[in-house]
Amino acid sequence: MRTQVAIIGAGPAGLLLSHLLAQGGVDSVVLETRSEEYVAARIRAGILEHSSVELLESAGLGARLRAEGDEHRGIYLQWPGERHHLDFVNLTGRSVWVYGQTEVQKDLIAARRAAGQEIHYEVSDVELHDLEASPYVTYTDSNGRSARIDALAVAGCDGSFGVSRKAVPAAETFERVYPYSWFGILADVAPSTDELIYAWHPDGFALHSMRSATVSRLYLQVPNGTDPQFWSDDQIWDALATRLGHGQNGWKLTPGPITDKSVLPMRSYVQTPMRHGNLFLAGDAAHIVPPTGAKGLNLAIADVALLSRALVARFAGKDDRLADAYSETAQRRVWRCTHFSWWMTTMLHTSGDPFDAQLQLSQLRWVASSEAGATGLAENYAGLPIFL
Ligand code: RFL
Ligand code: PHB
Repeated sequence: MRTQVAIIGAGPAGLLLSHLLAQGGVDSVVLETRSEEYVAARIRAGILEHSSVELLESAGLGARLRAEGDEHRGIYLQWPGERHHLDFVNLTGRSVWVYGQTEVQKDLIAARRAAGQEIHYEVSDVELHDLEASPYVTYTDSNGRSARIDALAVAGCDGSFGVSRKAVPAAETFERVYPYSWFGILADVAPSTDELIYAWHPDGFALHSMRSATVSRLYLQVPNGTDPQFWSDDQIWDALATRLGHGQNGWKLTPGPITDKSVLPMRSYVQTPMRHGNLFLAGDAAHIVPPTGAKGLNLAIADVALLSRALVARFAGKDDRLADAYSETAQRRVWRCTHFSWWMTTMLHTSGDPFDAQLQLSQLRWVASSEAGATGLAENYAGLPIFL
């Protein structure tokens, strides 16, 4: 098999890249270890920032998002006794959209299928070869047969556990592991809030998010290593009610049937450079952010917006300048989002240290009461332009 770009991974980064490349006249083949059903059903991020929505829309992927997604003007920040709304539209002119990654993934799969994109699911033994000269990828297909793809470039979009990240020799890595995790639930109940609530509480952080008018998504800070089965549904709702301020100023949290429980560890990780010869990394393959800033999916989208432009210029326009600048250009945004996600995380999660708690509350009061503080958060949350 021969193609211009071999894309490893059919998550949002890989599928959106194949879509944007096709629109620029560059062909690709996508390899994915999981099944299509598994990839389409994974529950992950929920927030699209302004520029991600613009990009999806300009790529012809915005119809269902606009019809079924929910535009939010901002978020609530709260701590015991106080809840403040930050209005991103007033502060920065930009909104965010609640539209689950699961839905983005389904839209991408549908669009790529309609375009006849070659996607090989349930492959194994993926290996990358000769990346500095004539790249090729070998793998075992879903029928157990050995296969090979020769390409002009390889795009590593295979997430944090893939093979691409490890194929960059002498990469520099930066990492921060946090001493807590997120316990996430999905519940068949109308959200108790119109916009997301990020809550600081002495028992730990809590977040009230949502997926639709009838499905809520909520999170609790828990110690690392927590087994979700040790929490009964009643314990989960009680902890959420306490941390989210049920009963304060008449606000009520309505519980409902829990349909999914999972624990998500928190990590910041950046690997640089995002390129080795003809291999280019994008999305979680190159960086991980803790979910507090809602940046993981948006960063993956921003990476492939840059990478598709660079590869189209390289293969359709015979111009290497954008490809040569890719890693450095992408890293500017990666580090901005890495800082913002770390800042939101450390401002909102309790560490057990009373000094930290006072600093966090002081910071929260400042962000909620100062236009400069609120604008800083809003600019980062609602998102910077894709091409910084
Ligand atoms: P993905 O979505 O992980 O997709 C990578 C794809 O590559 C496949 N793969 C391989 N394919 C071929 N060969 C190999 N050797 C392969 N190894 C792996 C995988 O099966 C997968 O399909 O990365 P991508 O496209 O870069 O997209 C990034 C986003 O998915 C990610 O940043 C966010 O989902 C992060 N994230 C969350 N972000 C939030 O903002 N809020 C959340 O609530 C949130 N929840 C999550 C998350 C990430 C999670 N992961 C990765 C463990 C929950 C989870 C469980
Ligand atoms: C989600 O809805 O899953 C979500 C929303 C905001 C975050 C993280 C996750 O910061």
